[in-house]
Amino acid sequence: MRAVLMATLSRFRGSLVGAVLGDCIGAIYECEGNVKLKDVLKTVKDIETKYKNLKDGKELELLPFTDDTAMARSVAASLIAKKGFDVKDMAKRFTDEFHNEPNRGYGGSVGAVFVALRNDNLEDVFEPARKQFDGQGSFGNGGAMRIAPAALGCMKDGFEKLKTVTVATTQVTHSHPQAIQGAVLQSSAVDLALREDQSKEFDRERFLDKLIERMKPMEEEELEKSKKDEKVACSPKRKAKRVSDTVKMPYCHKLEKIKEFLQKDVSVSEIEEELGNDISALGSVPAAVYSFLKAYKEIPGIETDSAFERTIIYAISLGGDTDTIATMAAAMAGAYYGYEAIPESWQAPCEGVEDAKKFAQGLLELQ
Ligand code: AR6
Ligand code: MG
Repeated sequence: MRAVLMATLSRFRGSLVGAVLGDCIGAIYECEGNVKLKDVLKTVKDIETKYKNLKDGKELELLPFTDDTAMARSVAASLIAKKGFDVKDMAKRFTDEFHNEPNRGYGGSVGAVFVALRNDNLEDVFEPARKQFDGQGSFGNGGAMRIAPAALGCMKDGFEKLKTVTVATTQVTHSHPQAIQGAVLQSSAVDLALREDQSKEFDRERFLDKLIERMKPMEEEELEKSKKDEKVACSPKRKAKRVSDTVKMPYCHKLEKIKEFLQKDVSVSEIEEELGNDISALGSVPAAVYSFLKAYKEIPGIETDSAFERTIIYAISLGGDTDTIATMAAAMAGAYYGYEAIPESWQAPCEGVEDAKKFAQGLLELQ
């Protein structure tokens, strides 16, 4: 029994510490445009060298976490303090955290939600997010980037509970269906990675099929809704939008695409085009899933035996929203490979690692 518990703790720690590292190291390259793999390799080499030099009394340069970790910490802290899900507490923690440290690199529009939440004193916690973008809601990846702790907290409860918690946690700031679905894809990927049997060869196609199985009903439901909307409002503008909307179930489509990509060599520009690497949920969560799955095997040009390290290096090398893609991919990788797979030298400069370990322990105690 104790061995099982220790193994689970290792995977919980792996996921949360991994997420912190992906964020802190990925943030070095955020929005830099094209990222060169050789530069990322040099960055991690430098981190390792600086760690070695610690023994000579040299100081480590701190790599600060960004909004991804700031918000993930609130998710974890709320689940632990409330011994489960309490949306008002979660919203209050997000709001307080933002006002306490607004310069953590938050998305351009989400700050308005926190200002409204504070002014309205949190009566209807979902209302400010619903009003964003003329009632469309934000489709940013801000819901997905922070959700890993929910997968840990809900591990004993199963997918339906995880989905409910993920959807409501996301809706505090993001009400667009793609932001919500992206968060469900992310929490599902972490949940499935935690449960994957490490002693067997990782069947990555089966992993993707399980994700598709979870995403399909959500996307079908959304499709039905949009068909109904189309019948009600037949303005030419709406019609034009629908005709150009060629991919009807975009997350399932991208997950199928990942299966194809895992079988061949694919260029970064092809990945950018087909999966995305931007700040939208649809344009980043699939890239994170792909990075995690691809790094299970060797990657030409990344000469390390550690699949965890490959995950972070590869995710950052895709460019674009590097901290968020790397944090999401590393949350999956850490959940799969466990804490022992994460090098000490990479942990040392990253802000928030010790707290992440405590949160992992607290979330384990909820099981
Ligand atoms: N219509 C048009 N533009 C949109 C829409 C929409 N419905 N939704 C989002 N945008 P935000 P996040 C654009 O502020 O998702 C940071 O680096 C718009 O330009 O909700 O919490 C984080 O670390 C808006 O300002 O932020 C994340 O990686 C932007 O998307 C990332 O930003 C971000 O949406 C997104 O964080
Ligand atoms: Mg980010």
